[in-house]
Parts: sequence; structure tokens; C-alpha cells
Amino acid sequence: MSEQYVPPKVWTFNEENGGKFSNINKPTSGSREEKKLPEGKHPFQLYSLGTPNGVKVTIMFEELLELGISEAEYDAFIINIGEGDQFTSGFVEINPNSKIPALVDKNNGNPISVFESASILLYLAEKFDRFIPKDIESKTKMMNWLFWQVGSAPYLGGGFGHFYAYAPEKFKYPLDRFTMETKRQLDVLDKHLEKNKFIAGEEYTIADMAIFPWYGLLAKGTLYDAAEFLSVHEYKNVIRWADELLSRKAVLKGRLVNRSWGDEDQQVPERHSSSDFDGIRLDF
Ligand SMILES: N[C@@H](CCC(=O)N[C@@H](CS)C(=O)NCC(=O)O)C(=O)O
Repeated sequence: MSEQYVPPKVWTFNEENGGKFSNINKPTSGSREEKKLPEGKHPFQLYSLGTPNGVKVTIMFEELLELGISEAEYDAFIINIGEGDQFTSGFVEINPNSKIPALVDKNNGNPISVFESASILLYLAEKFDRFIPKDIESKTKMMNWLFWQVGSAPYLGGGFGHFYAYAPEKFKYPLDRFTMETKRQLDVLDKHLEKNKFIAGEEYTIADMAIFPWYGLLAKGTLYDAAEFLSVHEYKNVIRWADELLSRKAVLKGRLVNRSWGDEDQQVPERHSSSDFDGIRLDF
């Protein structure tokens, strides 16, 4: 049992808190180093990492390219958040919040910066008029769940994930609190997917792409190694839906972009053309 913590009158920053991200996160924002971002030749420049938030966007790009939309060609550069790449001046210029993913649309010489993964998904969906329903009812259903993901996932990642997987010690109160909330969210999703093939109904949309890397992969047991702890087998509809997404080539490809860990034939750290997938095993 750890000693009881008594908060001081005024909180001060202690770099040595021992957590996995203690060396990079600080209570201040802004750039820490003058450094330009690399740039490729395609219309879109993505600066990201193969985490759940990053993968949402690479799945979308790969889906657009699978449809034969060559205007969606992109260069994906890796931002190593463990090394602090998100705090370089080039990255902060396009995302003052210093979090991946961030996108630049060169837009014929009038570049537009887009940050926040859901904002990027919406931007691309609207730009190409794909994976976004046309009728107001389905579109609203899609938006409801897209915003649900944005509001809910921090409890899963920043709450459950941090205290279950990354905290230097295990603490009962936050683990109980965030495990309960994560299971509640999985139950909400499971009940919804009992009556809906995809998140917005019959149509596969950006809401599926946003929710899958967090909740789909959690239910498939590949996130935080928490399958047994969370009894994920209970969420049968989430698993059915996740399997459906995992049968899509673009989803399998998107999962590997900006990935620099795991087996070497299952990572595409940088992506500049479809040939970057040559010799890569998609099924994992
Ligand atoms: N709400 C943001 C969350 C982005 C986010 O938390 N990104 C994490 C990686 S998954 C990050 O860049 N962390 C670096 C840091 O906290 O310094 C989004 O959906 O884009």
C-alpha cells in the first residue's frame, strides 16, 4: 500500500513522477526546439504515429485510395512522441496542442492545417464526399457517435490505459473508477451494435474508423493486453463488428502506417506510395 498522498496547497510540477510519459509531458505548451517538418510530394502531408488516434486517419486514407481516389495520395511521416517530436517548432505550427495526428493539405499552394483526429476524418470525408452519409438522419447518427468517441476515449486511454498499463504503481481508486467507466462504454457500444451493422447503421463511415482503433481493438484484446481483466468476451457485438472491420484491406493497411515497433514485416514507419507495403504482412 502506498503512503497516503496529501496534496500541497499549490501544485508544482515534478518531472520525476515515474510514469511512462513523465519525461515528455509538462504543464506548459509551445515548441521546445526549432526544427522544420519533412515534406513529401503528395497533396497531403500526415505527421503521426501508429497509435489508435493516428490509425484512424491512415485507415481513412487507405480506404479512399482503395476506392481509386488518387487525389488522396499522402506522405506519412513518423512523429516519435517518446522523443518529443511533437514539441518541435514545425509540428507546433500545425498543431499547437502537440498531439498526433496532424495533417497539412497543400491545397494547391494555400496550405490548410488540420488537427484532432476526428476533425481530420471529417475534413477528408467532406472533401471527397465519402464515408459520410448524405441523409440528415444517418449523418446525425454518425456525428453523435463520432462525438461520443471524442468524449469517451480519454477515459479509456488517459484513464484506464494510463492507470492499468503505464502508472508506476497500481492504485485501486483510479483503476476501479476507469475500469468501470470503460466497461460501461463497451456495454453502450455493444448494445448499439446489436441493432446496427455499422456505427451509423447500414453504411460504413468515419465513425467506424474513429471508434474501431480504441474500442474494437480493446474488445479484440490487442490494446493494453487487458482482454481477461475486462472480460471482453462479454461484448459479442463489438467483437462481431471489429472482425468485420478487420476483414477490410484498408483497415489492415492503415494499422501498419507510422508503426515502428513489432515484427519488421508488420510495420510501415513512413508511407509515400503503395509500394511501401511490398513484403509487408497485413494479417495480425
Ligand atoms: N483528441 C486528440 C488526441 C490525440 C492524442 O492524445 N495523441 C497522443 C498519441 S495517441 C499524443 O500525441 N501524445 C503525445 C503527448 O501527449 O505529448 C485526437 O483525437 O487527435
